[in-house]
Amino acid sequence: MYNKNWIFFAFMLVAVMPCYGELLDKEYNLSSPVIHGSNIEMDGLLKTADPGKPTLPFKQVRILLPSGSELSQVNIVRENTKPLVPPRLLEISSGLIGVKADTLVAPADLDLAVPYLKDNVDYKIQTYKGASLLLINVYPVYIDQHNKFYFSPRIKVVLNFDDAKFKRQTIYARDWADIKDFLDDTDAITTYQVEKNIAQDSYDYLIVTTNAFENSKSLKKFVTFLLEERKLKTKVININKELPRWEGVDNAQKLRNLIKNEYQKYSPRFLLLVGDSDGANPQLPVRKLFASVRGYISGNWKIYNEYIPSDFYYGCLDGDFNYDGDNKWGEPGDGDQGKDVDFLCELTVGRFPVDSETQLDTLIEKTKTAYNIENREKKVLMLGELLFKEMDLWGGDYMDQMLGTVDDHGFISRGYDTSWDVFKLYEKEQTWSARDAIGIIERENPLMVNHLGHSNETMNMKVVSFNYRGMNNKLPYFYYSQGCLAANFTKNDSVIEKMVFTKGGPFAVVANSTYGLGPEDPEFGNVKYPGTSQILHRYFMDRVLNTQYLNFASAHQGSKEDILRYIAYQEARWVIWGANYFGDPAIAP
Ligand SMILES: [Ca+2]
Ligand SMILES: [Ca+2]
Ligand SMILES: [Ca+2]
Ligand SMILES: [Ca+2]
Repeated sequence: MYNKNWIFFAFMLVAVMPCYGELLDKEYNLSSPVIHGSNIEMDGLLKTADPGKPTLPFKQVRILLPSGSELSQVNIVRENTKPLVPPRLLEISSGLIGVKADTLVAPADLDLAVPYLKDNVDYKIQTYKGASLLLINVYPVYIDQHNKFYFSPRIKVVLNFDDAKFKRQTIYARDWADIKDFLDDTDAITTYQVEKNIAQDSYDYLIVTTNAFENSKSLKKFVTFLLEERKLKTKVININKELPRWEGVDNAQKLRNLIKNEYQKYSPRFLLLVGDSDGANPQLPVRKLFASVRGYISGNWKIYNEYIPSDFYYGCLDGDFNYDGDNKWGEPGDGDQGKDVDFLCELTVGRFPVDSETQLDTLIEKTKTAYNIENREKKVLMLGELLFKEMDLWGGDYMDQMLGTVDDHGFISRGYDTSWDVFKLYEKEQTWSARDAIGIIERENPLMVNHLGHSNETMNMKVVSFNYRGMNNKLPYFYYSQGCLAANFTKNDSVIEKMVFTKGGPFAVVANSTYGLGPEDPEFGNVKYPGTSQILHRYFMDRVLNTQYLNFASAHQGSKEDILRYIAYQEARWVIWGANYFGDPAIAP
């Protein structure tokens, strides 16, 4: 029977994707591994971190998928595979956060029931600002079940598509730079419709708030400021009025649907949540995302299952976040049709975690001064505390990784260079108090403060929240803390919320709403796992001081795109949920 639809379809395929058809074949040539002590290393490749398994090199390849394509099969083909002589002793991983001193094992003593990394096809499909992307891990070195090692110098990723699902996707030319930045392979761009013009009624900056602030004078002033000083067109939505119209199993899902609709119609780039999410009945709904890791607390290792307050949910707008409908949002199978959830955010998100007009006004005034940052003196305060005495672990050693160029864990980060004045308070060198830290901040007015030390909801930077009334620094700073729980905004109020909405202190912050994953490593510089929060922090510093200079919120978002390389490990999921940004997401020089 003559099928008109089918003919049309075949034509579209030929017209739009002549060079792809149903098969896409990507070839990777890899330089030989080098034995370095008890490690097998390859230039520019990361190391696997499966607990109890040898650490082997891997690369996450990021490929633009043809427009509207649906993958039906993914194969990895090894070519020219040859035996590899392993080191006499091999380093065994203790996970992405160190569990104990990494052990060394002779290859013959490895206990592998099945080949390790030989046949793995580990991939995720993601959608980013309208483009479909494939993230796939390539493992050039594997071990068979007889503990023999092999290296494949050429690896092919072969993709099969279901051509019956083909449809044309549109992306904005404006977004292509971000999408391209993320990818290794952009050949399929020719299959997309790249739209130069954004709709006339579009705007830049969505503010979501409540009855409490919709008509606030401060917020109105801020909207004018954004337009006049930054040429950012803003829209304010009051959820008390708008949310009831939206569908969703709870208010957080209703809010995400509302935001998604705004994004699809008006293409904003920034989202600011104005309002706090305290307690059981928050002004602004909050999504808690689930993750589970093994962590070290009070001398013991145990499994932590956490429901982590995360504004990430409102920025990543593709697909489902709880496919199985249980009470755990953000599990690996919680995206559409049981795939993983969206990790590539369409919107750059910030929050003003405020309860009152006074708090809002204070934070807005600090924000305005932050728009003059290119004229600030380049000063940074580094704060490091004793982490674990029994492990001889010091925060300062890790903060030093934010200085200069550091090559560690398969990536090179460029931290503060010599044009910065660096002030340090390291407990390894001297005991220090909150008063000492605040003293330096008030005297020197640093632009940046970086911190690693023990924290909780009421204590961070050794500042205790019940007697904290603000700081007297003339110029506010940007603050990054890896400490535990200090930015749990579901509390009324966490210590870092207080720092943000009282006078002085920071104008914006990245900090954790849950436990930070610390460097529970016995010998710094000698073992392999510095803590996942440290990895995220290094990625952030590399961006915020280089490619996204002083674009704090987008560098924060970018650091989460970087750490996606480790998404096979629960720890990466945890820190992506847990690190939240308080402040205006559009602050830039
Ligand atoms: Ca997305
Ligand atoms: Ca779930
Ligand atoms: Ca709060
Ligand atoms: Ca509050």
